[in-house]
Amino acid sequence: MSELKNDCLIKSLMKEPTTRTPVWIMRQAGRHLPEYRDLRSQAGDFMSLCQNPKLACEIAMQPLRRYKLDAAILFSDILTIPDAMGLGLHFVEGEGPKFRKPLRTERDVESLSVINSKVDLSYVLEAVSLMRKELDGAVPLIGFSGSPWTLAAYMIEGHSSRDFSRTKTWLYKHPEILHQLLQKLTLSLIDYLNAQICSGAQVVQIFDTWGGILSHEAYEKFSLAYIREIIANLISRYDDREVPVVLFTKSGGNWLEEIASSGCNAISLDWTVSLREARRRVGANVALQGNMDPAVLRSNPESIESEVQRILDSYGSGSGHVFNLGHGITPDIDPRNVEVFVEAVHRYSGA
Ligand code: 1CP
Repeated sequence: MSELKNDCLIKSLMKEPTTRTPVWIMRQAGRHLPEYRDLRSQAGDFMSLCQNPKLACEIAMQPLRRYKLDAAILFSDILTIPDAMGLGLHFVEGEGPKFRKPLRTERDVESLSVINSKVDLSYVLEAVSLMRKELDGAVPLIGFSGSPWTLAAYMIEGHSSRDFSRTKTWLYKHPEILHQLLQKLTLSLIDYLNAQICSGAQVVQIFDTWGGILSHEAYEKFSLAYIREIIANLISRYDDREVPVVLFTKSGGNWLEEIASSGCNAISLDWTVSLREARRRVGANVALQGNMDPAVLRSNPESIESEVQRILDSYGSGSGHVFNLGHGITPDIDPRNVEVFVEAVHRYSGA
C-alpha cells in the first residue's frame, strides 16, 4: 500500500472517524485562480491544457498551494468522453463547450463505439499518474466522470442548455435510441473510471449535473439505473485500499434514498437540502458531502464563517461528513474568501 499522509477524506467517505472534517472544493482548479488564467492564455485554450499531462498536473496542484485542502482532483473535463467518441469538443470563449458533430439521428448513435481509455484517453491517464507522483501521498487524488445521462444531454444538444429540450424530446419520443446511447456511455465510463483507478485515482466522483431536470420516474430509468451499473462494475479496492465512490446529482434532494441505494459510498448534496435532514434519511448508509451555496463566497469573512459553522452544526457530531460547496466554485470568486472558507472548516470542526 502506498503511503497517504492525510487520509481524512477517504476515512470520512468510508464513515470512519477523523480528527476534523475534511474539505475540498468542486472546481477548485480553474478560472477563479489568476495562475490558472495565466497558464490557459499561454496554452491558447482549455483543451490544450487538458491534453498536456504536465500542464494538467501543474493546474491540479495550484489550489493546493494556496489552500489547506484535503484532496486534489484530476484536472480534466467530463466532456473528454464524447470528444473521444468523435464528437469534436471545442470551447468558444464566453460560450462554454460545443461539439462540432452533435448527435442528430439514430444512425449517429449506432455508429458510436465504446471507448478504450488506454488508447483513446491516454492523456488523461498520464495526467493521473503524474499527479499521483507530484502529490507524493500528501492528499488523495480524486478521479471523475460525468454520468451517462449528463453526457448524453450535452451530446444531443451539442452545447450547454437551460432546459435540454432536444434531449427530452428524444426521451419521450425515441426512448430506445436514448437507451442505446446511455448503454454505450455506461460501458465507456466503466472502462474510463477503472482505468483512472488503475492509474492512481484514489476516490472517484460521478457528476450527474443534469439528473435533477428529470421526472421522478425518468430519473430512475434514464440516469440512476446506469449509474448503478457503473458502480457495480468499478474496482472497489486497489493498492490495498478502498476506492470510495461519490455521487453528485444536482437538484437530487428528492431522491436521497434511491441515490443512497446506488452502491455509492457518499452523496454530494447541493445547498437546497438540509444536511441534518439528509443525514436522518440516509446517513446510516452513506457519507454526505457538501453543501454550502457557492454564492456565499461572494460575501465577506463574517458571513462565510457563520455559514460554515451553521453547516457543520447541521450535520452534527460524528463521522461521515466531507465539507464542500453544493456545486462548483464560480470564476468570479476572490481567492482570499476561499482561504477564509477553508480555514473556517479547519477551525470549527476540530484540530
Ligand atoms: O478555462 C476555461 O474557460 C475552461 C473552464 C473549465 C474548467 C476549468 C471547463 C469547461 N471545465 C473545467 C475543469 C473541470 N470540469 C473539472 C476539473 C477542475 C476541478 O474540479 O478542479 C471538473 C471536475 C469538471 C467537471 C464538469 N465539466 C462538469 C461537472 C461539474 C459541474 O460543475 O456540474 C460539467 C457539467 C462540465 C462541463 C463544462 N466544462 C466546462 C464548462 C464551462 C462546463 C459547464 C458547461 C455548462 O454550464 O453547461
